[in-house]
Amino acid sequence: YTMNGAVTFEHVTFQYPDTAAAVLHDISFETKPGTTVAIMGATGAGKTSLVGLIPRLYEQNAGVIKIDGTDISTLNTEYLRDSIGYVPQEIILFTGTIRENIAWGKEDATLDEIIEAAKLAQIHDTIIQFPLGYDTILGQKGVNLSGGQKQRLTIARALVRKPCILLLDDSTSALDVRTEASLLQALRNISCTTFLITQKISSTLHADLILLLEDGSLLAQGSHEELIADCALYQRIYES
Ligand code: TTP
Ligand code: MG
Repeated sequence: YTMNGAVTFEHVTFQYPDTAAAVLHDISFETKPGTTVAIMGATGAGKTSLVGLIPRLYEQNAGVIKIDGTDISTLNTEYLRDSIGYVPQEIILFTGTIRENIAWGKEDATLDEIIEAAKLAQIHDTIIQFPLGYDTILGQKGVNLSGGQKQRLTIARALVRKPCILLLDDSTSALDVRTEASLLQALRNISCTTFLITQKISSTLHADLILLLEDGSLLAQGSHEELIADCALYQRIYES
């Protein structure tokens, strides 16, 4: 079966094996398939740790994580990681063509699939402006991309695998508001549940659900309107 991408956390607590204290405490929330979830919180709040639990990069110490109602600890990890696209906080590009960089990890991707992923990631128009297009070489002897272009290229790399769930760890920080909005709309159009770690209010405005983390706890959750009405910290972030 293919995933719909409804993710549920039920009282999830997590601690890294080598640390003394839990970095996530009693986290509960529920997403609907194909929606956008923004995760906000100060540095060290636990945002990267939270999304890492979804493809089971780590196991929680307590609580249950479900996808489409199924406890993920009962799912095959290969299947899970095939269905979940993960764009890590640290961007990794290598010397090689744009095409090779997007297909990294899915070397059998066709050019059509690569172009489709690049269009969704809002980077196709930039790529075709280079004289060599998708055969443009990146790296020291080739073209150097801007921060935002690199981010979109790594998003395209995740999308070429056609994930049902996409985890973007600060991957839109260098994008302008319009490009980011186009990206999020494109992901909605393909019904890809998107977790977007962000520090920008512009990214949370259109999210269906905002999770606000503070020191590993879920301080507040809801829509922008709900958090503006109820959450003093969110109001402060919004006004700053
Ligand atoms: P993160 O989950 O990395 O916090 P963050 O993603 O919200 O922070 P940033 O905005 O800077 O990216 O870390 C939460 C806590 O977990 C923090 O105290 C560091 C700790 N930690 C580890 O002990 N081992 C790890 O591998 C990671 C990623 C974090
Ligand atoms: Mg992080």
